[in-house]
Amino acid sequence: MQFFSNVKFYKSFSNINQIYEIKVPPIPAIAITGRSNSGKSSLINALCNQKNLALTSSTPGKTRTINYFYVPTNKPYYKEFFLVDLPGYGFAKLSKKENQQLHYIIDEYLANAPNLKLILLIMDARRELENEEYSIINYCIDHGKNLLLIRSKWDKLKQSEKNKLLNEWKKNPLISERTIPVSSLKKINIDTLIEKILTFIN
Ligand SMILES: Nc1nc2c(ncn2[C@@H]2O[C@H](COP(=O)(O)OP(=O)(O)OP(=O)(O)O)[C@@H](O)[C@H]2O)c(=O)[nH]1
Ligand SMILES: [Mg+2]
Repeated sequence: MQFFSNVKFYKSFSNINQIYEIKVPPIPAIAITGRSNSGKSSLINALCNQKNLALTSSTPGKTRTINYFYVPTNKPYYKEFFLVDLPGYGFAKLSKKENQQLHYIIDEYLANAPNLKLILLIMDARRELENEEYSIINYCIDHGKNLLLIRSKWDKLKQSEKNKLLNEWKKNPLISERTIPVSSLKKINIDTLIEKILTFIN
């Protein structure tokens, strides 16, 4: 399995109520969350082998809505499901109030989204984790939500930096068993991530 094929944009939602109102089909959803500019939309494009399926930008704060992408069944590999691009949090140019609103949308989605099978938390591998990341990780572990920690932009690191991180992760099984370093640009570990996602859908 190389990538998810024939994926199409489904709908955008401003909040979780709209998802319930329009009665989205009850198929599994895989949510992608993370800081603004961490590479969420690029990852969706890489997973689906498309250039502009999810809008990417060098200007952070591009994705402000909950964007559903429909992945049709690909027999015998997987059944249909949704990939969900969540708004990026922590964009400095948004006001405190706007950032709080985004956190509210994201938290509510992670807590109450229908058929949510897996959460992918995307974090630039070059950045230290901040409070927002720890709070999502703790929330997921405390509430038994399936979580993968995706360290993005792996192509940007020197080998010595990669080794350092790999060694750090090994010290904490809660982190290491969930972590996958990826590069959407250089297609590093995209196939590994796809195989992993499928174990939560099938
Ligand atoms: N080198 C490199 N750059 C990447 C990679 N993934 C994303 N980027 C770049 O990082 C920037 C942000 O990527 P996006 O995919 O738009 O990030 P996002 O998380 O969707 O951002 P928001 O929608 O603002 O929350 C873009 O300039 C991408 O080209 C990667 O694997 N390697
Ligand atoms: Mg985006």
